[in-house]
Amino acid sequence: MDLTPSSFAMAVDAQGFLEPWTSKIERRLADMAGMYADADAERAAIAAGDPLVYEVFQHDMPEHPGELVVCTTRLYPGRVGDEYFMTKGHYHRIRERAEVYYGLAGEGRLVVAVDDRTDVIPMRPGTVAYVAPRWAHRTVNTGSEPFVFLAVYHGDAGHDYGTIETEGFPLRVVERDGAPAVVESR
Ligand code: PAN
Ligand code: ZN
Repeated sequence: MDLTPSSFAMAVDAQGFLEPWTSKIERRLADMAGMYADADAERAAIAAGDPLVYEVFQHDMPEHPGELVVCTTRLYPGRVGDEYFMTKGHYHRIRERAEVYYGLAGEGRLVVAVDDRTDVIPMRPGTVAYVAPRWAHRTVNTGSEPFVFLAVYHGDAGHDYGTIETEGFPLRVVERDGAPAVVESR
């Protein structure tokens, strides 16, 4: 592996389009089936056209701890029942790997959890949020526009989705009387 890669520049705009990107992930509701609390609303939304929930544009790097992956997420506005559109959420496969998020557009929440601790961090354009090593993290779009942010994490961090698929997140962000509210999952 070439451990002396080239230094270079990327460009990102307020809509989160990253140039150059090397991989793109699109997640529709069916790709994250079972994650929303209202199973009937989830099934109905998938049957009614399976909306695009979010896209990630990424500049992949070698899986080496000294490298940094840069990517952007465009999380679309919407709800499943009363629960706002969100990302799947994950731990890093190597737990001791932190991450930085930078808000570019729209508004949302960064929900983090580790052991019996949780936090909900509001994000808007200009917010720099630090995800500490070991914390599971998920973002939620609480606005009416795409919630867009840039993320930077270590090349070898990897993603553990399975633990969240099995255990879920302890908190959910839902609309109550027209405003975001945080509720316990179980
Ligand atoms: C982010 C996330 C991105 C999509 O780049 O991967 O927002 O969320 P999920 O990976 O949970 O589907 C990040 O935290 N990378 O490590
Ligand atoms: Zn991450």
